[in-house]
Amino acid sequence: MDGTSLFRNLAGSRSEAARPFLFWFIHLSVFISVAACGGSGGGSVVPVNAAVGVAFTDIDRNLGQIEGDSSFTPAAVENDVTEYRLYWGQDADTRFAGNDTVIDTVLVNGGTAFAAFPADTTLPAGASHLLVFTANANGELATGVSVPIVDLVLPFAYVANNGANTVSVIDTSTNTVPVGTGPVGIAITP
Ligand SMILES: [Ca+2]
Repeated sequence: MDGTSLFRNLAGSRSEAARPFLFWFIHLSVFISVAACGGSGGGSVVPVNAAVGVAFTDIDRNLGQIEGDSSFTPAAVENDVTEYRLYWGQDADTRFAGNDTVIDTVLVNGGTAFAAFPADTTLPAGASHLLVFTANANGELATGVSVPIVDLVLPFAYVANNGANTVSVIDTSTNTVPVGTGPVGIAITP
């Protein structure tokens, strides 16, 4: 006889002798159910779902430095997620061994934007991705989501103006150079 059948039989019993046993059976069942759900702790496992995605675009023109916003798309189901954590990654799956501390944290329902990387933020050598992991009080889901860090590099060109005793600084990202009327000629330096 399984538990359900036993319960049905006991509930249907009119035997006075069976009632004390029925009382304890019901309370035992409630206790087991609460225990199976992890009691009042809200579960004993890490989140089931990862974030859907993470995005980042570097706007710092210098090699080895980044600047810009990073945002994420929340997990499809967040009922076991309390926060999203941003890390450096040494590949698409692995936290950067040289610096595996959390860069920033966003609580569930706290928006989808991490704190912006300020100008001239040093990109750790060997860090190639940004990773996001879902977490709760029991830890982080082992699998996160990532975005490659594309280090924007837009150098300036420095042009010597011999006769004027000056140097022109050319913004190669805009390709404009302030000059007088009718400039001619072209010069390239390494
Ligand atoms: Ca850059």
